[in-house]
Amino acid sequence: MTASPLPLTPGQVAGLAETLPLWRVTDDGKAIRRELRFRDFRQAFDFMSAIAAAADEQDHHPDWSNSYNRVAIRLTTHDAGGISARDIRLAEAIDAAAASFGAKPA
Ligand code: H2B
Repeated sequence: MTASPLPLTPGQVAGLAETLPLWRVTDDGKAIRRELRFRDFRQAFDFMSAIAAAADEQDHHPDWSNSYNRVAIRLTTHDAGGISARDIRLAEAIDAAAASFGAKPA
């Protein structure tokens, strides 16, 4: 059992604009989100499968939805009640996978 993660400080949340420029902080400040578009459904689903494996390895899981070739991802840390370092780590893995899948902004 790992300790509960701490939520980022407001200053750290503000800094996300530079460290994760492709993500937006949600209006309530408790999550980050990114929307992606792929060539087709198969590409979107293969991307999601890759992220599912990374998420299980990290024991940290996205809240997300898929519609045909689009994937909307929201990352928050339920155990922290907000954004934590775990979200940043998963977002970095998502950014790397999105680049290798040739994802575009939705
Ligand atoms: N995913 C997310 N997004 N937030 C969490 O707080 C979280 C998780 N907690 N995946 C993990 C699993 C926790 O429930 C297990 C027991 O480590």
